[in-house]
Amino acid sequence: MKPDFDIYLITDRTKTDGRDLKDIIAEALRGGIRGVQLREKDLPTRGLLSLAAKLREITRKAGARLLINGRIDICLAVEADGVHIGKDSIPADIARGILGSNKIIGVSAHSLSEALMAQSQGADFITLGPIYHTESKAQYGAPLGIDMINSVRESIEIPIFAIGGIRTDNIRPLTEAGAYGIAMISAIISAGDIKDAAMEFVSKMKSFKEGRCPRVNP
Ligand code: 3NM
Repeated sequence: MKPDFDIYLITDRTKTDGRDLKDIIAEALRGGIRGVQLREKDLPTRGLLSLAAKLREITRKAGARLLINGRIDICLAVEADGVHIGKDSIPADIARGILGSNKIIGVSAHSLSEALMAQSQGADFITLGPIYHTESKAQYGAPLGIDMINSVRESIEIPIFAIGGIRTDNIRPLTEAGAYGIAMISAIISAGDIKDAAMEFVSKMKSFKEGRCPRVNP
């Protein structure tokens, strides 16, 4: 199922400046975010389950999607909308086999070959990155740059979410290169005013998408 959100907010409770993650997500939802990925890989299962249940409650009330990083069991337990698959997760085709067609599956890709693999394994969308420099550079590798979006876009049908160093002032080139959406942690999670930051992303995304040429706007 094609994602019905184009801004994908990823959690990181270590980047909230001491603020409660649930409050941050609630504020982001008030600012118009409609896609959230719970990504707290180091949380023990019960803590993760409890956080997922709380985020499910607030995302459902806001009419927003909730995807769980890597954990099919947690996704099913809290009735989340889907999972996000990274390199260490269960492969996307196996996740699809377990979850069926009604759940959304996102996959992290860092190259054309990973993007093609994700599509062939039944992913609904990919995140592609890191496009720009991100603080977690060591973990994700050197920035791929905008041109990578163009070339991957020519080879796959499923939507691409640009990730890595995404800020409100670099949305335009991403949408122009053919990104369907954007994904971020720090530009919203670490913002001073979460709701304002979310609103700025939402309004810029909307205006850039409306203005972009039909060739890259299927
Ligand atoms: N995945 P920020 S980059 C979670 O390239 C994640 O797959 C990446 O954080 C990838 O928005 C990244 O703060 C971190 O740059 C994104």
